[in-house]
Amino acid sequence: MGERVAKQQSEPKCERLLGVLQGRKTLLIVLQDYPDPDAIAAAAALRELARSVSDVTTTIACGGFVGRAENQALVKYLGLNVQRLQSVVVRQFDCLAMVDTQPGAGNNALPLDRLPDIVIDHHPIQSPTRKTLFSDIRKHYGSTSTMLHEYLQCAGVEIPVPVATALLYGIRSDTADFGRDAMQADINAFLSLYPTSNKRILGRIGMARVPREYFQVMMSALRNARTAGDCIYTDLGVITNPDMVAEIADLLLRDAETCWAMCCACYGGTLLVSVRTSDLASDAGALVHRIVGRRGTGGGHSAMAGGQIPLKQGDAKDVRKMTKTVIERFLRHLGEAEEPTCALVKS
Ligand SMILES: [Mn+2]
Repeated sequence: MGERVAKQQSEPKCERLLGVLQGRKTLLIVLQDYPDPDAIAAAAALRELARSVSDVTTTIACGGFVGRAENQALVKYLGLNVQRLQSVVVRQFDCLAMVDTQPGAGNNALPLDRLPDIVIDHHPIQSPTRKTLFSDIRKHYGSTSTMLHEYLQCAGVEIPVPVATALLYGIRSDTADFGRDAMQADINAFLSLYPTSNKRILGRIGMARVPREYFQVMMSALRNARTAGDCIYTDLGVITNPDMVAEIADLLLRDAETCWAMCCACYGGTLLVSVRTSDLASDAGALVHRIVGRRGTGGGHSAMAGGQIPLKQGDAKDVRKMTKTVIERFLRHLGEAEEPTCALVKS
């Protein structure tokens, strides 16, 4: 029943999207700078959908790179070549799409003077998105993968095993196995994809090997972690893999006495912030907006959100000042500014 309702919702949109893709020769799909499994899977699925209506060559690009070991394993399994956006000539493509992010979101590198033709996302709408030829923004969905699964179903496309496996992993990863920001549509997509997916590969991706540096970052994350009331936060300093910020925020939220977790780190002249909450009535996205202030960009969902603040290049003082501000704002907005903070672990 739920599946049928979702399908009916997607049908008119699907026809329009297929119309936009019809007859295109070259498609560029832009992802977040540091793509997560949901973005990677959605891109693979959109490529499949485009192929079903057009003899189109698809290029997938992002402004940064695929950092997390699990995500690298997923990309390898899908046989995708995720290119650097800076090295592709955007105007040479006759169709431009964005999945799991939007123009103006601040987490992708597409210049605002080149609007995508297609935007499919589950984050709150950004105003430039309204000016695109085709957009589908479903804020209440747990993942963009769920939306792409509905499109493939409506278009009657037979989903190849690797794409089904990736979509399933994308849904699980964005919803933390349905523990956060998930709705019935996500569960329906999961159930429909499960028989086709490759379970052995899913297990392998989840246990992907990590570089030694991973443990080093983990150690400093725990050593720097501090608690105040039901809040916990840590600062990773300068990092080489920006995906660690979200991963550490997830880890800290597992603390039984914590309701709010925040992790920040400096990467490539930007201060990255990740917030997680177990308080289902709260809005992590709104908190991130207040934390990054006017200097930064950010957003997300009720349980998870991220943001970024550009730093003054090569100014170590600015890094320290901004990090301090971010931590202060986090604690102040959660009413813990007056509390003394404690180290999470004894060093
Ligand atoms: Mn997503």
